[in-house]
Amino acid sequence: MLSKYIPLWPEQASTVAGHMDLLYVFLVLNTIFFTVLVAVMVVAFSIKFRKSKHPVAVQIEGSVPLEIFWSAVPLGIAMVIFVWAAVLYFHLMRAPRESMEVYITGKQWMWKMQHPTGQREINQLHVPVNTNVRLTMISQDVIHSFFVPEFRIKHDVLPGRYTYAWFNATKPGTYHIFCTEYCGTKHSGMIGEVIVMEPAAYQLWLSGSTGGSLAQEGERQFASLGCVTCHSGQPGARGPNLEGVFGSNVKISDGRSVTADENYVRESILNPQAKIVAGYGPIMPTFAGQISEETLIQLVAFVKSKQGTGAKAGGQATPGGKQ
Ligand SMILES: [Cu+2]
Repeated sequence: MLSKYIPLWPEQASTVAGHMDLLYVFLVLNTIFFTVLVAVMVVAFSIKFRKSKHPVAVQIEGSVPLEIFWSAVPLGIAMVIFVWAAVLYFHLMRAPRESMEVYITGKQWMWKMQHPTGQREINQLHVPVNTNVRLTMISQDVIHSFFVPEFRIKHDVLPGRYTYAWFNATKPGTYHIFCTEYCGTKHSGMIGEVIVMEPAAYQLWLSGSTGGSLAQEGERQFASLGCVTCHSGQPGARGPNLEGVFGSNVKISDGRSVTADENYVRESILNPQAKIVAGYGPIMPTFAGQISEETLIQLVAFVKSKQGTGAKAGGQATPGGKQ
């Protein structure tokens, strides 16, 4: 709304955009206020205390009330900025529990999107309006960064580790995706668009695709890579049963316990010796270099689909949070 009158900002098209802009305006107004205040005082005091009127300087030995005043006021303002920004940051970092999932792989120089329902896109992301969308992102080469100005979200996309972002688009339309981490020759061409659709149009788009879901694709990979031989779920199997693992606490052989989230599953596939489940031997071979990030996402989605009720990693939601 603000950008309609002051065209300094891109359109506000997500639930957090207004909050981000308000904080930004507060910072800018603060800066303007103090810049003007100091400038005016420099000029005014130069005139008021000019040498022709005050040939002999008067020594001032300090003032405790004044010092307290100019320490406490900036501290107060800084704390307001800190608390406000921290609340907003936590809101941005934690996706609501009820979120639609999308997996994004960044590579030189494109964005590959995978939907749990099986659709795949390149440099395009179709989502329904007024829906929480949680992005699980990874790079298959260098560091990229996923940025949609109209949504006011930006997050680094790293090789070797999943990172997350989320948004809730408030207006149907097409919004620009930028890569905002210089990633090589065609960095500036690493762009795309988020297409926000009305629910009916989105359903139509969904129904236009064929093939199985992401988890089904993962299950196919699980069988063809031979994982199922050891992770059969049968008593006495050589690998742990994956049923209900996702989102749970896993006891590992060195006595620690870890939460089985996306990054844990990915690590266990690529570097199985890193965290061996207690009671099992270090017999699993690594799959590093053999399967792509997209296949890894499918396998993660498959393991995730076998989770028990309730637990859902990354869903440390902020119900009723700052909206
Ligand atoms: Cu990039």
